[in-house]
Amino acid sequence: MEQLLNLIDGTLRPATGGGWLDVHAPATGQVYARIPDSDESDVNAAVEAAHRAFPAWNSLGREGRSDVLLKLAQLIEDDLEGFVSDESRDNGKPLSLARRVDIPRAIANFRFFATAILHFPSEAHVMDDVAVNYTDRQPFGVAGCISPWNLPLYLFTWKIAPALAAGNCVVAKPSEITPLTAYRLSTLCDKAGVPPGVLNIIHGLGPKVGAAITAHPRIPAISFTGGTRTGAEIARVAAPMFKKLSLELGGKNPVLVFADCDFDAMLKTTVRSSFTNQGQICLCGSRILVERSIYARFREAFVERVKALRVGDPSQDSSDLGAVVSRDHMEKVLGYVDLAKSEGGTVLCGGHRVELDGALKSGWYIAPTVIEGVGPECRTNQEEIFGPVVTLQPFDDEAQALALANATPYGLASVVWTSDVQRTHRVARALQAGIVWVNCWMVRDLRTPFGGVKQSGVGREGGVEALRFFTEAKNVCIKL
Ligand code: TXE
Repeated sequence: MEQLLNLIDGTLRPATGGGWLDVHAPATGQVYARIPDSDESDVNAAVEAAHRAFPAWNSLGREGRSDVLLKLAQLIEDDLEGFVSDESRDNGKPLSLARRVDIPRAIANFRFFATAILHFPSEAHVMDDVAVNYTDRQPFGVAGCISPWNLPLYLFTWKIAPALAAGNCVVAKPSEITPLTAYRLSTLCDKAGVPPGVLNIIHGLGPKVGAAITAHPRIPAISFTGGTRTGAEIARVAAPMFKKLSLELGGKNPVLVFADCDFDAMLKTTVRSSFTNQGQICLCGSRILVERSIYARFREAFVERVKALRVGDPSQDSSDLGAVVSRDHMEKVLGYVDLAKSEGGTVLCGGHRVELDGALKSGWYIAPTVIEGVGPECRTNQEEIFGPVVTLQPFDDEAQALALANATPYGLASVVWTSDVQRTHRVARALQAGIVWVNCWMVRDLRTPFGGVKQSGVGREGGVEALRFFTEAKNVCIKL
């Protein structure tokens, strides 16, 4: 049984309280590791270490910090297959996906922010003959980073890389459901030259470790990705303490398919945008809205393709979908299929657990599921399911497509399929979303602002936005 440890002040150690939590492999349903069941005292020790480390880390300067982060990126790359297999085992995702997306992106996050900080500008505002202002952006000390289980190392590094590059020290908590790659990262920090206390990684439960990070008076900023309900709880605690907050929360993303689109390209990408990572990406399109004139054609072609997807052993390249992340999550997702039926929906394919053979028999697999016949106001079309489940709804014109697209409390991403340039602009402007993809999905430039509106979150990550979040702006006004 693997035993993972916290990284505090440069040393790997168990929780102060001595407790442990089990970690399961979704592919088999079996326990394969334990993490420290940490609490407030571990967070306090990490915060103390981070504050001690801050002055030296900050004064290392941009180039110095950049060198360390680039070294960390290289060490992950040197151990690519180790990270890939850990990520797949821990999360249940296909090994091929971890190799193609998750780990390369984690490496890219470090490289991107290690170099972005070198080019991070400050602004100057000259007042003719009166004065000159310049904006000094300094790190604030210690940042709290809390990340989820769906893209474990990818989202963990998406937060800690800009925080560290900007000159802060970090107290980070990966999801207790998928702690393995964050632990693997912690074993590389010393070799990369990350000074003790600069990056602290505390394992454990959200309501204990996450809550202690959120409430800690010496952590002035929290960057969180996860469920909307958890985001609300973090805001409830942190807002009265006047902490900076970046909250990247859930989504119920629409895919708008107009009759004038490139049908084949749309079909291929819509299968991906629905079921990549078993639908457990906040950017997946879960409500597919199709212009009525091509609805029947789309339904038939889409369902045929979805039925051909293979749910199987995540370690095999032949598997399109692996396991969902936990038994609880599987039951939640299947519960939504039952709900859809009770709301009048028809399951066109999937809708059930998949039982594999041998060691995988107790794994948590769900057949990719397509549902039609549920109205926009139904819970199935309002609540985030976060699994391999999509719904289809027809629309008659652009206005109705937009009304359906905007008819949820969420506003993270949307996808538009059309060949009409004018429509592209109109629809993109009218969509209530932080991200609009036109004739593509998941094309990511790390310089772009990333985040959502409404209940999908507050603030933006990525590029300059992230570096601004992880610094405090000070205006210096000098009389001429
Ligand atoms: O996420 P949580 P869960 C959605 C998805 C999913 C639902 C719940 O719909 O079904 O959220 O998933 C930590 N204070 N998304 O329960 O609990 C927790 O330990 C501070 C969308 O797994 O939000 C973990 O590290 N932290 C999503 C992190 O928060 C707390 C990704 C996220 O866990 C805490 C994941 C607390 N009180 C789920 N409670 C996305 N948008 O990408 C928990 N945590």
